[in-house]
Amino acid sequence: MSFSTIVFDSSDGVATIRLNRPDSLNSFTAEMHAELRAAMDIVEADASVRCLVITGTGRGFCAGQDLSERDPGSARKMDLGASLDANYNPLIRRLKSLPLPVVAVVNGVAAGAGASLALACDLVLAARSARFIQAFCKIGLIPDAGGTWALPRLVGHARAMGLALLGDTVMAEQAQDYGLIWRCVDDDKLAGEAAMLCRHLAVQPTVGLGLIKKAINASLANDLDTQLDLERDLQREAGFTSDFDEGVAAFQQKRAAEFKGR
Ligand code: T3D
Repeated sequence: MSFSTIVFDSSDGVATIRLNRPDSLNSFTAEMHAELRAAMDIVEADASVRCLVITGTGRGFCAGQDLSERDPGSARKMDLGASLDANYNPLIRRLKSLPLPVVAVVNGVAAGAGASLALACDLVLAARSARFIQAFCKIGLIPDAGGTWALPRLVGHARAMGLALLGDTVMAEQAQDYGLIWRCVDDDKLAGEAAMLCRHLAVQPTVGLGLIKKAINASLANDLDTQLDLERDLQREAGFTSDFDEGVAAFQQKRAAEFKGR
């Protein structure tokens, strides 16, 4: 399938969605949302995909909603809740529930819903020059696309408030120190590090990784008893996978495991 606002590629177990509107820092348009839905359909239907990467073309990762699609002069106000319902919220829900690791490779500025998109991914690897900006407050909006959910969970109440109310730029290194992202690397190392990370993830026990993701994401809303029960249920599922058998056999035979993702 060919797209015009994104580039989609899948090989060796790694699917890559590259946002591809560099002139506007890969900001979201309605067309891009439609193409993202189609790309997610492909990923969800293809059992050979064991890791999903989201990145951007050019000097930006994603600058959030394309503001040229909004008309401040219009007499009839647009319902932004409807925009979230139709476009942003389904995307974030799909990324969160995808039963395999999703990696944001943040090549440049991530602002507004672009920052939320990165933070919805399971691992965020950023170029040292990348910036994260909760730009919403500067135009009278609130962090959306899961931003108000992710921020306090990642960085705590005080920093979440500071970032969301002030909209200051957070450089990748500071984002790493805050715990907002997994890691930042020198710009010229980003592609290599991302490829290495995703190649690694794509040969791991995918079902197990998907269950880890489910457990960690559920944990902050659960009390200990509920989480212990959830761990029991998910571990039961993990224990029935052939990758678990392979992992234990490889350990016992002192050889590298060959996981099939099942
Ligand atoms: O509406 C709904 O559906 C509700 C959902 C809302 C979700 C949201 O994401 S709201 C937040 C929207 N995003 C922003 O407010 C960020 C706007 N952009 C910026 O603040 C800055 O561009 C950046 C801080 C991201 C980067 O600054 P800088 O100086 O590196 O680049 P620049 O020169 O501002 O931008 C480069 C070009 O990209 C420029 O175009 P030009 O002048 O070269 O033709 C700029 O207009 C364009 N661009 C950047 N962000 C957007 C954009 N065009 C449209 N929409 C954008 N969001």
